[in-house]
Amino acid sequence: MITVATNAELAGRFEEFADLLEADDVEYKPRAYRRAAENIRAHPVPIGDRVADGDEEILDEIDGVGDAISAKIVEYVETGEIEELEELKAELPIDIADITRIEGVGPKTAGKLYRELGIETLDDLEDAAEAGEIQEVKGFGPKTEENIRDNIEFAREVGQRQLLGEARPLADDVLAFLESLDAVERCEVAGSIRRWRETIGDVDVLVATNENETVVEEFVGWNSVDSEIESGPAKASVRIGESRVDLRVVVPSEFGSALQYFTGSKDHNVRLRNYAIDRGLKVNEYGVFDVSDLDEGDEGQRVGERIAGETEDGMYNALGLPWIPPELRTDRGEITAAENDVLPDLLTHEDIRGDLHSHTEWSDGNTSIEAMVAAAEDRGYDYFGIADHAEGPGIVGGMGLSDAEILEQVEEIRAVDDESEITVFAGIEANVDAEGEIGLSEEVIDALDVIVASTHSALDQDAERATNRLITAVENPAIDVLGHPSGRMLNERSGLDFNASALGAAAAEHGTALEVNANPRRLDLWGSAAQAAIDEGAVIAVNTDSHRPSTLEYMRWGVHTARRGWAEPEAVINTWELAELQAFLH
Ligand code: DGT
Ligand code: CA
Ligand code: CA
Ligand code: ZN
Repeated sequence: MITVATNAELAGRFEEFADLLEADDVEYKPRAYRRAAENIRAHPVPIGDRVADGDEEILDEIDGVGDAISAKIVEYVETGEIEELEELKAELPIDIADITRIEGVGPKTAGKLYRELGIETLDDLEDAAEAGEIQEVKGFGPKTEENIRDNIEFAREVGQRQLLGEARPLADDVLAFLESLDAVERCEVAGSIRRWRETIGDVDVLVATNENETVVEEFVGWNSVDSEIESGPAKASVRIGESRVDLRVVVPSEFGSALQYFTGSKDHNVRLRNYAIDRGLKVNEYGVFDVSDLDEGDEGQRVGERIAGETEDGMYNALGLPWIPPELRTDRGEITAAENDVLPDLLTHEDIRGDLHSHTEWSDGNTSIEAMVAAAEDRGYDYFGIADHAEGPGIVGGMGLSDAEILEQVEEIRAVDDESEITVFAGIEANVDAEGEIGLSEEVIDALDVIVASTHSALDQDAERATNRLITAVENPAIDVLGHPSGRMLNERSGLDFNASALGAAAAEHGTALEVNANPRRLDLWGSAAQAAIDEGAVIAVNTDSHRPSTLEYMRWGVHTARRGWAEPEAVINTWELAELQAFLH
């Protein structure tokens, strides 16, 4: 059985290809492959499915995919391999994705380390760094070697985890499949994916049924499953694409307790269990049990009087608590808040009225101002901000806008705004330099409605410098939104370390919003940092940072990340009505 490659998988092949070519010192081609990969990844239609169905014309509409790349996509869909890539892999047997996960080690460096020291794997790299061999290679020094040693553990950990933005759509497919089965009474995702954690170890799904074996059988036999890892009467683990999916099957009367248990987090569950014990109750995956009258020696999982377990709501209620949204189940005070009935009234997707950070072909976006605004209109937004890159530190030469170009673009944005049903903000994404300054003229600042300022350089500062730098930025009255504050790229670089409480306090004092960047590779701020900032009175802007119309959908990841930060709608400026927002931006 051939399973069709997902867009993420296809993109991954071309990224690997690009990395290996670059390691081989080939010019130009890597850039083309990377561009193709990016467009494939972002494409709204499952390209592999279409090609497998014989619709190769779909390939014509993907930017950056010409005949040569199209042929490789078809080859991959048909055979599961790209021969040229396989040959290259034989020539350069480097675990390139693993090795380049180390900050500061790009494909070129990986190629050099292979040629000089025969390094193929993370283990080889670690051994060489420990033995002091790397600093002996020309062009490397003790600092690079130290950096590699410091980052290797991080690289190992992240290697195992998938992005939420890749795993969740798969989980949605799994749920849709399970819901279609007659034997399934209820199903739900559990684990980190239900908590909307930004990276996912494996996808957990839970089914309620009285026909467990039938469900397991049908699941394992689903044509999207690539391989079975293990299966038993009430559970199965399979591989689908790059994900591992764990199915657990329970009887309907235990669905609520199992869902509570398998949603985790482990820390939340431990705290909840102790909370229950203090009240003479026992919580486990089979229910809530009153064990106050138990005789000594009564042991087992289902002893005592069962007082809850069919629904998850009932589980929490049996402990005297309101239901706790999964995003909050991280043991950061949610059980105490529930006990005191002060759980936040969390932001929802429906609360969002607009998006304040997007790009167009004026910088590195793929389309026009009009097309982006039209997409925002389609989503029913009230307002929308264009914020292309200004030139400055960390921005590739020629890609960012000069002051003169910004003024020219403002005029065009005004013209589009005049024609549009929604309010279009003229914005810019300025660059926060190493000291926290942005280099825009007064004239430009006055002409713009919204200034997002982000770090794109000097991301290796220590926490103290980074905190001061970001505080300097939020103190700047010109800046409305601090964009993706840490600059992290999930699975790629850790970004700035900073004190989120101190930053939040400064942002609150100076009326600057902090961004929850909804791009699934960023999710920056993340839950704990957003929570710390909001606690200090800071407000948040949930923005997609879209570079094309289709990724306005990223708002979904941003909303759930803000929920992990305990954000209520009032704390999120892009839930506000236009007039209120304009007053804030002014
Ligand atoms: P992941 O898969 O690494 O992204 O994270 P989770 O949270 O999905 O973890 P996973 O898949 O190992 O287990 C799913 C849930 O099951 C977890 O969130 C809580 C629960 N669980 C698993 N093992 C234990 C355990 O030993 N103790 C407790 N209290 N809960 C557990
Ligand atoms: Ca999991
Ligand atoms: Ca699991
Ligand atoms: Zn941006």
